Amino acid sequence: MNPLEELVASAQADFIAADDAAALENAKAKYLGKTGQITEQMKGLGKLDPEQKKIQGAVINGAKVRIEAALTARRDALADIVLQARLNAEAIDVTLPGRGRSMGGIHPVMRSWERVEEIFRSIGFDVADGPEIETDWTNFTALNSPENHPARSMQDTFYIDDKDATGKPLLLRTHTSPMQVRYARTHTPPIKVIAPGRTYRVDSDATHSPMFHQVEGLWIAEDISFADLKGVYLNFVKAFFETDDLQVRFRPSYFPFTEPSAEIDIAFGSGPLKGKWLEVSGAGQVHPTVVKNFGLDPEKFIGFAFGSGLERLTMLRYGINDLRLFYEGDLRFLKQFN
Ligand code: 2U9
Repeated sequence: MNPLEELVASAQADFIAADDAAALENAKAKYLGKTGQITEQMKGLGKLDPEQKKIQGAVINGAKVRIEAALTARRDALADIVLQARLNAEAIDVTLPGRGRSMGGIHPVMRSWERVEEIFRSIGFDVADGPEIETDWTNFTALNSPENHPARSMQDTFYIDDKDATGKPLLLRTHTSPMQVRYARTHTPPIKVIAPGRTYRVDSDATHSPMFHQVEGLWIAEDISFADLKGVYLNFVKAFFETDDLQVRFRPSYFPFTEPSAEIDIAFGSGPLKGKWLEVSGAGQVHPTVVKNFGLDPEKFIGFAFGSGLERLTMLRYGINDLRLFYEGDLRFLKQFN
């Protein structure tokens, strides 16, 4: 084999041995680069006489063409390998079954929330919604909560760094009552409203969570009495628990925002909780000071209010015994309600 044939054979072997684009470019430089062997041979032509130059030039050029052809063939082959690897990696098995879209569900506490709204709307109550970050005045002062009341302490309430216009720290509402203060100050009686929502207290054990849900009701008019509150509440619990076979009792209690105040208990006439008095709500006649804070004359208007924990109502409705189940996100628990 003459030296040029050997050069072509050597280039072809080097190109085949190159297993990626970078190695191939290195191999190309060895033959066709500025100081590559074919280039050097071309440079050598200058020393030959014209006749020799023509013959030798054609031979070298023939070798160059074959080396370039081998280079192009290898480039194409490597590109094919890369493409094939990518196609394999991105292959889609069209025979696999579709993934489907799993259905979400409504949390049991939200079910109660929706249910309570539906029941109260059906007897003419409006539903109010408002901020979870509240001012000290709306959450406590307007509701006749004394300055030294333990509910206002750092141990019982989450305060945040921001302050209101009077310089008092803002807080996470401890009940939904401030929403009703806002509502009563912007509507004219008769007022019938419920305020369901998230509330926050520094409290955490088997029966208390730092975030929980309340629903409170407020009814203000000129000619209503405790009997109306009792009637509305009895109607509510019968509709909520889907039974007429229950009793309601009111026990005297104390809240700063109501006077007189009561705890409301219910007792089912049948079922696993039959005959047991269960505390479900607090209630009372809205304190005259609170009515005054609505901008209303307490001599003319009388108000009744009640408040329940939505978790408590949900636990009684479904027979759930641990509050923490509501917040753990365990699908085995949650799926039972959907
Ligand atoms: C206004 C005035 C008065 C709402 C009321 C209760 C009694 C009560 C608790 C039940 C369980 C809160 O979730 S709980 O811990 N609530 O006992 N709530 S009277 O009274 C109001 C509300 C708004 C303007």
